[in-house]
Amino acid sequence: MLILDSARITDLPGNAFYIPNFITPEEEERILNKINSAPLPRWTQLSHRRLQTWPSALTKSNTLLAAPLPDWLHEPIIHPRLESLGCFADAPHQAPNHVLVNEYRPGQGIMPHEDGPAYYPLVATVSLAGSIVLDLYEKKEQEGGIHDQDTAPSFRILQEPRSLLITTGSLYSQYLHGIADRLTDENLTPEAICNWDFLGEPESYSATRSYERQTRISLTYRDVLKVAKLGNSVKFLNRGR
Ligand SMILES: O=C(O)CCC(=O)C(=O)O
Repeated sequence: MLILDSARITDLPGNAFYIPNFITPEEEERILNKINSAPLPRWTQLSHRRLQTWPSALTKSNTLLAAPLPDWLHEPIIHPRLESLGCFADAPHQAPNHVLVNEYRPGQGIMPHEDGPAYYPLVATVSLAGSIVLDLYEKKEQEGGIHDQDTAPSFRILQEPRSLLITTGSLYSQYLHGIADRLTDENLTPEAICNWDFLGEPESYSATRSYERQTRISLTYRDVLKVAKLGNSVKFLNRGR
């Protein structure tokens, strides 16, 4: 990942890379239109966010039924941008085959968690519409694996709209990541935000050192390790359309 070296967040253990303005405002708008025009059943409503899963949810045995991603998730993010970074070059399928679209309204978040063994240990996240702080917590062998909500995060990454964040290595395996369910992200300073030097518009936070949350959507690109090709049965299912 030599090409990414200038984007490496050096304050973090493992490998994490942040690239602001990875897509243009026009590309962002086009993708948002696609997400927002998806039929309602495409959304899964969770208690603190809603979610679209492309091309489909994994089976109980963490298997993806082979299907292409829709064009609007493929271009320009996978082709040509992620391809030119080469970040999935060592992944089993050399490209992401699965995307979660998470929508967080102000006040919503996601509990600290790890992404687990279903995926090649690299996540490429493109943020849309709003900024948000991703918190990283060192994994502790806690009883029952339950995360202590009072623990302060070890690291905080500020994700701006249109940015790309790549996390991999020990960040994938040794840390939990989460987003606090709050209305305002505070203490946005060079000392407290580990990717501050990489931000596209750090000045927009400097007056109040805070950010009042707007709806933010993330696209998390991953390579699912186990893929089942349905082959003839899919052809059979499609015959009636
Ligand atoms: O929205 C994000 O940036 C994080 C999403 C996430 O943690 C996940 O999909 O597992």
